[in-house]
Formats: sequence, structure tokens, C-alpha cells
Amino acid sequence: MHEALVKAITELNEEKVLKIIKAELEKGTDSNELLSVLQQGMDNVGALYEKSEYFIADLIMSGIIFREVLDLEAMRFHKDYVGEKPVGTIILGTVRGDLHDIGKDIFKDLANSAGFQVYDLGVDVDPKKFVDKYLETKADIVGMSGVLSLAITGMKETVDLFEEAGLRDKVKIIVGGNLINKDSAAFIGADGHSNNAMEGLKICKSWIKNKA
Ligand code: B12
Repeated sequence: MHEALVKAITELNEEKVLKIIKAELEKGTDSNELLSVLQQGMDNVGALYEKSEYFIADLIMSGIIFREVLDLEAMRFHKDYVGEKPVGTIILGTVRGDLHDIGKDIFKDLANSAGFQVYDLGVDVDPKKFVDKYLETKADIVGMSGVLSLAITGMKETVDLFEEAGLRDKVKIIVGGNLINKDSAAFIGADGHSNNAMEGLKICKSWIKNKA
């Protein structure tokens, strides 16, 4: 399945991707495993775009296919948690200049399904908006997403603004996205990082546990 699914998404074969995913879901394959295989295919699409073999329309198509998969009933997590007592609260957004939101939304859905209340600020979020939302909600965690190189700057500026506002030690900050690694996270000044939504969620859960 692994290779066939990576090939289908790399070739932007919408029908085949959906066929494989539906068959795997029926077999009981874990939805997170399917997402991580799809992500590898998206990396291939990005690489082909870099080599000018694919164009912007192809990036758009890959995004449309990915969204279709996320919208399948069996892929849905428990969205929009509004329970009485969330396990924790997270302010989330794709940082300034970056419009990619597929990864952000996956993290959001997973966090919701784990009982977190998520304040989703959307895409292209100005650093000040993160700080303002913190002042309004006093959330436990700030999560920033971004896949463009310039997202690193937006993330760092947001952390710096928390520092300037004297709020840095009040909140845990996690950054995520394809190009986030140990070095970029250290440069940004984040408390945690991951380029895998499930891993990121584990980090958030451990923070909440230690706080209690
Ligand atoms: C689909 C896509 C698009 C779609 C986005 C649709 C959408 N609604 O998001 C569209 C067509 C809009 C697009 C536009 C552009 N794109 Co684009 N795009 C992609 C592509 C192919 C896939 C991105 C994606 O959705 N991946 C799948 C998701 C699931 O992965 P992810 O985001 O990494 O998320 C996972 C983890 O990182 C993590 N995660 C994500 N966020 C968070 C947050 C937290 C807190 C945590 C814990 C975890 C976490 O969880 C997710 C699941 O595990 C990538 C290639 C790639 N390799 O990523 C290029 C890519 C990101 N795009 C690129 C470029 C250049 C562009 C454009 C500039 C193209 C142009 N000339 O206009 C524009 C930029 C627009 C803008 N200002 O943002 C480049 C970026 C290069 C760079 N280093 O800056 C890439 C890398 C392609 C490439 N190799 O050249 N793109």
C-alpha cells in the first residue's frame, strides 16, 4: 500500500489516492499512518515543483486531494471540542506570510480529539495577534505552523514579541512544519518542535501533565 499510495499522490491521481485510502480504512489501517504516507507523497510533489517539473497548479491539486482525504468521514477526528473542561488550551495559527494550512489543521483536529480546546487564528497570522489572543484567553500553549522558509522569521518574531511583552515564561510555545528541526526551533526560541502532528501532540500533553 505504502508505495502505491506515495506514487498515486505524487502523480496527482485523485481517484487512485481515494480508492487506496478507502480500502485501507476499511481494512482498519490507522488514519495517522495513512496521513504520514500521504505526507511523503506531498514531499515528492514539492520536490518536482522545485525541479520545475510541476507547476503551481500541481501544488494546488495536491492540496485539493489531501483535503478530500481529510474530509472522508472515517478520517475525521472529533472536531471543534467544546466540552466543559478541556485538558488544556492551545492558540494555533500559520505564521505571517505563510498560507499553508493543511498541516496546521491536522494538528488542530488531533489536539481537539485529545480534549484540547484550540483557538485557531487561521493563516498569515501577525505576531501581535498571537499575543493578543494570549492576553484574552491565557491559553496554556501557543502552536505555530509554517512550511515556507520565511515562516521561521515569523515564528521568531512572535516568540520575541512574547518576550517583549513579559509573557514568555507564562506560556509554552511549540512550532511545527515540514522544515522545522532542532536547529530552527532553537533559533526561534521555541520550547518544543515537531514535523509530525502526533509527536507534537505528545509534547503538548506532557507539558499539561507536568503543569498539573
Ligand atoms: C500543497 C502545497 C501548497 C498549497 C497549499 C494549500 C493549503 N491550503 O495548505 C498552495 C498551492 C496554496 C501552495 C502555495 C505556495 N507554495 Co506550497 N507547497 C505545498 C506542498 C506540496 C505540500 C504542503 C502540505 O500540505 N504538506 C502536507 C502537510 C500535512 O505537511 P506539513 O504542513 O509539514 O504538516 C505536518 C507536520 O509538519 C506537522 N505540523 C504542521 N504544522 C504544525 C504545527 C504544530 C504546532 C505542530 C506540533 C505540528 C505541525 O503536522 C503535519 C502532519 O504531521 C509543499 C511541499 C512540502 N514538501 O511540504 C509545497 C511548498 C511548501 N510550497 C512552496 C512554495 C514555494 C509555495 C509558493 C511560494 C508557490 C508560489 N510560487 O506561489 C506558494 C506560497 C503561498 C504562501 N504565501 O504561503 C515550497 C516552499 C519552499 C520554501 N522553503 O520556502 C514547498 C516546500 C514546495 C517546494 N519544495 O518548493 N503550496
